[in-house]
Amino acid sequence: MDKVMLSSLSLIALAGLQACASGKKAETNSEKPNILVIYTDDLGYGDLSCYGATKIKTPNIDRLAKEGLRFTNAHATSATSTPSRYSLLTGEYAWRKAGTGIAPGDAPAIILPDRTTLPSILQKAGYYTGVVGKWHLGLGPQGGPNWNAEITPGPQNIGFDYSYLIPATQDRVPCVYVENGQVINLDPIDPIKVRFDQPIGNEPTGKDHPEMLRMKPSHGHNNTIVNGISRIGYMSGGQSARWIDENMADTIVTRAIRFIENHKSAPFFLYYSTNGIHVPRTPHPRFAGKSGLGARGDVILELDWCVGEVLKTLDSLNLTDKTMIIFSSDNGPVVDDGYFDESVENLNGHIPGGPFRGGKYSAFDAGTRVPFIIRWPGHVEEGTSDALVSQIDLAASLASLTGQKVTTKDAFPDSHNYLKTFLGKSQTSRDYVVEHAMNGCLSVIRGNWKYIEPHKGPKLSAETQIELGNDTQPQLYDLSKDPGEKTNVASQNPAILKEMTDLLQTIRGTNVKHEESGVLQ
Ligand code: NG6
Ligand code: CA
Repeated sequence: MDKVMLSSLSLIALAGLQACASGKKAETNSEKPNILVIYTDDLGYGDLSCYGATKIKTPNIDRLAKEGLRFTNAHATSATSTPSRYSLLTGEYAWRKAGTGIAPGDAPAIILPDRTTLPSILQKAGYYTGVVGKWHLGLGPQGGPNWNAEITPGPQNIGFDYSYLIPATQDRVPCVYVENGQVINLDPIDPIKVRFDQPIGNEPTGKDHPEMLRMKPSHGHNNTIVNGISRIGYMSGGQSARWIDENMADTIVTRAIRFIENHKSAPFFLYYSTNGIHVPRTPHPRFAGKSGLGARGDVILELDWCVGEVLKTLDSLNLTDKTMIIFSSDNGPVVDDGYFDESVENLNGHIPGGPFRGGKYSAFDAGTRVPFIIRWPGHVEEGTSDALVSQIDLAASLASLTGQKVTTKDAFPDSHNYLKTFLGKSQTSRDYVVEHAMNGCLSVIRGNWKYIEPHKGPKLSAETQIELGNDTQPQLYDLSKDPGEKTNVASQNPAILKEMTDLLQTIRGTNVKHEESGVLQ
């Protein structure tokens, strides 16, 4: 741990101690719980010991599961980041809206100002709202942001009072943090320029200078080199503002902890969006080599540690019982996502997707069936829930929890109130869950049945080695007998196939444009 980090964590610990010593109780000024969404990146169903992993231990996330409700059948809306995050915040399926595929690092703001969102609703309910970590929903006006001036629109225009962001992903430029619309530590004499469509500036790229790399790309990721790692996209300038990859998890969790500290009597809503465990996997030296599973395992340990620091902070501020934590992932797992980091070689029998087929990007279940844990002591039942749930319903359910009526016709259009299920007071499943693969292919689950619509494309990704679920024939699986989606029973069950096809058609709506390509960059 670096010194800055150590001193900031011990300050936090000290502040906690002082609060206890002076007998001051952190009071919330309402009955409403703080809401903390811990949204991880690319964490798979099988990546946590509380979800059955045996090759890695995640004691802090396991504590959440032990003290809360662990869902076994919960889904992100999409198998990649931008669309899942779009849905989480807007309560609308991303596939209804063009321009919501994986966003480049210079994408304009995707959620437009003044839209009713999960944070804007909570703001109305009296919450102090913040987002810390990965954003990946675009920033700035059409044409993209000017990184050297105030960046607007951004989270501040859609309901967040505070933001501290990785603009896109750790593998995309610009490699800088943006706090409340300003790039941190930017020297005006060294302005930032970013392009994704063509090179800008004259900094070396991974393509032309592989000898300068300390982590080599396996596919893509061969543009501007930052900290010895080549990224997606070109960047020049902003040298003093560039992040240090190995410190990123610490930097972000420190901001999350500060946010909690600063707003301990708010109530607060914090969307803590981790960089872990996305590529490039750059664990801090204190985690590097510790998992025995290569870099991917090491960043799982780092992520677990970060969760532990947050839990300790809540404990020390006496906020544990006043805080609802929702822990999940934006999409399923991938092992080789574009860098040679020895994760493939060191898997050692670990199965990131658990019992499910496919992974990130895929129409098969491992693409969207993710860890999902809710803890709110005294309010959320402890144990496990097998109810079929989706992250799409968090917006409407949290609005309900905080007494907000969402009346606008187009607000949260796909989000339903499943608060009782989320609290464990009911085992009622969602009527159906829609899954959205990267290539735009939609699937629907109802009861035991999963239908994957016919879709062109490779069956196996040559790059990631993930089974993508593409088939020009309709696929139907009985998940009760075949959770691994091995046997397509469409031809044996024509009536069910028709029902599921019709259901998906109804959900999609006839006048809704369906974006075929999920990838912008
Ligand atoms: C892909 C990247 C992948 C990752 C993904 C986004 C290549 C070849 N692959 O295009 O590495 O960045 O986008 O991941 O560039 S996500 O979790 O943010 O959706
Ligand atoms: Ca992701």
